[in-house]
Amino acid sequence: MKEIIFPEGFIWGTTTSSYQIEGAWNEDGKGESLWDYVCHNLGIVANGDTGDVACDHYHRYREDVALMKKMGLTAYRFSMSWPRIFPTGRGKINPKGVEFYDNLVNELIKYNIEPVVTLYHWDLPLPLQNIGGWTSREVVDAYVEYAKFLFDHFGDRVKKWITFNEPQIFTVLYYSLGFFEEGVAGGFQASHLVNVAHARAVQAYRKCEYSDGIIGITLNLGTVYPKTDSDLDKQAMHILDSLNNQWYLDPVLKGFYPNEILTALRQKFEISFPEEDLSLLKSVLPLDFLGINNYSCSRVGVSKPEDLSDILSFLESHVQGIMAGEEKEEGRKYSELGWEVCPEGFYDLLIRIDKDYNHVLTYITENGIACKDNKIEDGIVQDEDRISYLQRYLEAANRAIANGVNLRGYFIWSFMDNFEWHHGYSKRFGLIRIDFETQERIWKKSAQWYREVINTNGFGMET
Ligand code: GCO
Repeated sequence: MKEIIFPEGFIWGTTTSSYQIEGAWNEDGKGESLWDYVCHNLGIVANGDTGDVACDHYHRYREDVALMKKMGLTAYRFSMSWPRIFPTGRGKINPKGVEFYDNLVNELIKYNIEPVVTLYHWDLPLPLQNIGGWTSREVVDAYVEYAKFLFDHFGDRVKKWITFNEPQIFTVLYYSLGFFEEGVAGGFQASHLVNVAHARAVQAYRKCEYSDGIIGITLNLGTVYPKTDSDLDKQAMHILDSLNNQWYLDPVLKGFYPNEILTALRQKFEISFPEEDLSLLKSVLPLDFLGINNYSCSRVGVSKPEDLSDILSFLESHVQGIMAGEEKEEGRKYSELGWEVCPEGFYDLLIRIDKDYNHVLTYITENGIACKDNKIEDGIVQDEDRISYLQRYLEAANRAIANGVNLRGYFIWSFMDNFEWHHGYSKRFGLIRIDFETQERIWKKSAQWYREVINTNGFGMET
């Protein structure tokens, strides 16, 4: 048995997001969001599921916070729903929406659970999508107004802020998948405007009355490995790494974009990255912290040099491969979503970020696994596979810390089962099981295990 012990003061949390848990999609003056629209109109979600009710957290937040307390969480990361606060995206505030988040924040604080707030976890107010979404600078302005309101109103109690969750997904990925007509060029342009919005929000936070907290951004990141040792596969690895990781890390931590991708974009599209925007990105450095979401790693290979001659087509075919379900390799383990269990990739990622980005302060803002969760004994879900995953990832994080990585906290995705985007309710990530018929909350073995981890600041692991 190996004892894995974390540094004193390490933060132990869980994460959720507004659309995935709140429900109450049209109650108390909330406006429509992009995801309300997607679920109700696009027909792309498994079983026709929607977030209309989700975990009904909007009405059950007290019960949920009480469970968090029982679990011993020292922090809870959640997102605020922009259209609950500004129903049309800007202008008139919805007091009922503000009251909900006041109550939630106060309830957390009452139990000594630190609220960590994400400003944007993909539920854009629909009227803002209709004027161009993240390809429009008007939307950036609206976001900054929304951000300022949150800082002024909640800043006395919220001391950790995350401007955006996983920009890659709602920009380049959504656009490559054809969610919006602008296509992949629109996706890259949007990713830049999101960085501009992020930088302006950081500026606003530092000027607000309660600027004694910290502000960062959460990126989805993952180590890319070449499928074989061939030069071609290594080249593919390098390109995919720039597209998936560096394109998002560099602008928010260094204030510029990787050149090779900029050049490829400019050869193909009219796309603009004005100098003044780049100065703005630089002006907010160093960023207070980086939030890392990591679940898996990728393995990439191509069969002929031409497959790499156009890196944007390469990206599109890679995205399609992911959506079709990547091929599984003999001898590796995969989650219910088909994602490889890859703790070494997690370790390599943490070391690499620390080295390439100046020992930046990091939090793991999401890590977890979708499991079948179909064995219930004595009223407890027997999810040993989740515990084993979490142990292996936490062991990797612990080793990274021992090797000098500036990692100070860990948040499991997710506190409870919830609406898993286009998989609807068919995939379960929670530590707490939700019976979506009755809204009953049921403990999983992993939740009991996590409570022990928090209690002892570590765990024992079979070697
Ligand atoms: C994410 C998403 C979460 C997902 C989770 C599992 O940030 O990727 O924010 O909303 O539900 O990652 O796929």
